[in-house]
Amino acid sequence: MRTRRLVRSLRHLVWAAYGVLATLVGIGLAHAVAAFGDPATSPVLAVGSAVIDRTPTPMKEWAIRTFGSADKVVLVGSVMLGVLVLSALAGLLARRRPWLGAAGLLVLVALAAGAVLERPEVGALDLLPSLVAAITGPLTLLVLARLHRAATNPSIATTATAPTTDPSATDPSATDTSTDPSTTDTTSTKTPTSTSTSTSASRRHLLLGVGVATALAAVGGVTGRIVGRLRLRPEDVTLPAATDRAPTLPRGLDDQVDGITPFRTPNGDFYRVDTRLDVPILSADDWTLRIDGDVEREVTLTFDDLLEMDLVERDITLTCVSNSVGGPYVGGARWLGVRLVDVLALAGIANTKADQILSTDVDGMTISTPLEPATDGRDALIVVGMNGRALPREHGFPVRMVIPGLYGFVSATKWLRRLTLTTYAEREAYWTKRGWAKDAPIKTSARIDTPRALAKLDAGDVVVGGVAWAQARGGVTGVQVRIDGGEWFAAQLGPEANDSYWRQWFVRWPAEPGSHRIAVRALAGDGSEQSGERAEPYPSGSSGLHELLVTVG
Ligand SMILES: Nc1nc2c(c(=O)[nH]1)N[C@H]1C(S)=C(S)[C@@H](COP(=O)(O)O)O[C@H]1N2
Ligand SMILES: [Mo]
Repeated sequence: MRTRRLVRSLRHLVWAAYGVLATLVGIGLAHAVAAFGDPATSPVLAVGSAVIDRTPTPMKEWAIRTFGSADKVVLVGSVMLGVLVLSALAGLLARRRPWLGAAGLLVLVALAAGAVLERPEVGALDLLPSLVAAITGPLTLLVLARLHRAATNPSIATTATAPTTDPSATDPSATDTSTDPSTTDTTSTKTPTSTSTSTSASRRHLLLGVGVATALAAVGGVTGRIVGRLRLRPEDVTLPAATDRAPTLPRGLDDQVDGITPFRTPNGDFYRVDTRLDVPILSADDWTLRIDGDVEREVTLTFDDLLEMDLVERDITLTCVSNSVGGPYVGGARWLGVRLVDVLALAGIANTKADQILSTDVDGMTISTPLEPATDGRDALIVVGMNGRALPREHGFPVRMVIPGLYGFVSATKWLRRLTLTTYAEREAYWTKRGWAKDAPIKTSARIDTPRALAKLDAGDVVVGGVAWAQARGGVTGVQVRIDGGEWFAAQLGPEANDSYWRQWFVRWPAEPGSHRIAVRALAGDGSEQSGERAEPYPSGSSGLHELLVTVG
């Protein structure tokens, strides 16, 4: 009979749900425990990070292109989905053999623990969240299985055997058709009344069990979040004023050109690119920076040591190598920090044979910076402040690096913990291992912010505007616009802050009806011009002209 089959598969679904619920309890409680120590030891985050590390570069590129900054959400979502599907299978196993189901969940936790152990510098305590998951997940499944059996199989509640004509009754676990909470009570009339009271008590126990488990999972997850937020507050940090201040930022074209990128990017709007799933929760109090490797003496600095050094303030435009032509991964901010050369001088690098500075973040993630450009006199900074405040956690609190003219992946280490003077022959950083360029100067680029691609415009004067950058190449000294592949003509430039900062530009274009192509290019102060040659971000940054189509009606 079809309905019977349907009822049967519904019954299976309940067991699958037990598996999922058990896993959520384990994950939720583990997440909460992890939040008190190192949040990255949470099994979900550890597995997510391990998956990110193993994702081939082209696929990562594709994810960033397709999902933008939501790439992590999509990734964690897929990992979670996979885990929940496996948990559902464990739940189904538990229908006949609860222990087997519990063992299935244990295998999942073991995998997560493996991912935690893969992290650099692991301590025994890092396994605590996994241990919590290993105990609470399988235990929840066993308890739910027991309660389910008691609630659906009266013979467990009393010794009486329910008379039944159901042919599947030879299978002991199949007798649960009658009172399974997910199905209608079709055969209970056949159950002797003597057992029905204890059955309904057991049913209540089952419901209670499910309720408690759901609450545990939810409370665990929420606690994790709340504890994480309370532990560290960058807003509690007061930064001293710079001894070497940046000149007042000139008024940009923000008010003059509708839709143009603001001259300074507010912290909340600043692009974020990193390999992290979560934001590391660091405290400035116990933060230290170690400078080691091929130096005269190893040095360890505290946050206060850093603040006591000469602080400089600079407007610098940061750019991500993953930014495609016309893309959003670029931002301009006012950074406060100590000169990298001053910090290196404390350790002594006059006689070093190093050709790279290998920086390590709180999790052991590494970024390598070629020593030469980092120490050639440009404003390479160990940064503590962004736009007048402590660094936001997303952008590296308490300390990060920023170096003008080099893409972020070879210069802008967030959550910085260590600088090691070494050679490329000896050590390879995260992205170097993945084939990205070692020396990666930012390519001169111009972007059209307004009008948007495929916009429908009224004929007449149209303002075309955007930003251009040419860090460490003398800054932007000219921007040119071309309509329908015609002659290049000069755009009007916004003010210049310094040659490490981007510049806004605009032109007034007398637009005639029809569809038109607008292209832009930038000229740099060192006499070079933007390359029109198309290149993808991998391995050393995109190039090519930003050109878009609009319709004038
Ligand atoms: N620790 C750490 N630092 C990092 C990264 C990272 O993944 N981990 N990503 C780098 C990259 S690729 C860029 S472009 C910049 C981006 O900095 P933002 O997120 O503050 O804009 O940070 C760099 N610093
Ligand atoms: Mo980047």
